Amino acid sequence: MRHWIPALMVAAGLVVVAVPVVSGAAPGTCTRQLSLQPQATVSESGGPIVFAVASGGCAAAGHVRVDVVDGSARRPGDFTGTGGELSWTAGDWSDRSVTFGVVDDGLGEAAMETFRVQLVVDGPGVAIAYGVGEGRILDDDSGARVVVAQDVLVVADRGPGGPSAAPSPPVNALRGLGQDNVDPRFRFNVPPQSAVVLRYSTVDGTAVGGVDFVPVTDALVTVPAGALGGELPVTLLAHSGGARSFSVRVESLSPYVVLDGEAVVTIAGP
Ligand SMILES: [Ca+2]
Ligand SMILES: [Ca+2]
Repeated sequence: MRHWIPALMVAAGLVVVAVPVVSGAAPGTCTRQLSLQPQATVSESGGPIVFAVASGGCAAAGHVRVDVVDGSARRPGDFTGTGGELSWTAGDWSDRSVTFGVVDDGLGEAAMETFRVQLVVDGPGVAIAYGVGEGRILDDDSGARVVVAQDVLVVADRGPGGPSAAPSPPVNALRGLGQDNVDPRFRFNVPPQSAVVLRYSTVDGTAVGGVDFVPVTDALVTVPAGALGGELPVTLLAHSGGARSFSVRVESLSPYVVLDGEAVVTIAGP
């Protein structure tokens, strides 16, 4: 179970406004805050695409609509799924996920095709902290080799005990939404036939190296043969700065072409 500082996303996760913490309020007297994983990326042969939906703030009863909008990735040719509705009963702190099927069509297409997922409030008890996600499908039929970095939203893990847990968790309780940890990930469209080396660095934003995270310059990650992606390890530092963000930039990788080399890491708080 997870907990984070409620925040309002203004534009594509790049500008955020922090609002006060809602903590410890009884169900029915407060608003459940929901956050959607900002990007989910798979190779066409590596589906499905799964978006995590984190629940925090308080455990009010409520439901939320999940809207899906075709983009360059369209249904039914490229992906499947209708979104629908997610619901919680009072006292339920658990997270949810939304899954979309990916069509492995065997057709050469644009290197990356995308669609949009959005959480929409349609009843009481629920508010959206971060509500827009991008599904990204990497074509694997054209013979090109591409790599993309994936944005991460970092929320604080409430830990066992729900609303009674400490409101300021240790930094090691921070988690990247949709990830096993806070590390942003990269994805290949096709796996390497032999090990390849990737180089990456951090770039300051409203979150600053040395204050919010340990800066990284030209770190190397070796990816084994057969892997469809990996992690770009970054250590977050314990610091209360409200909502803030920085980037992890993939700077070179051969023989892969960097299609999207920037992973924006948004820290929701504290
Ligand atoms: Ca396709
Ligand atoms: Ca294809």
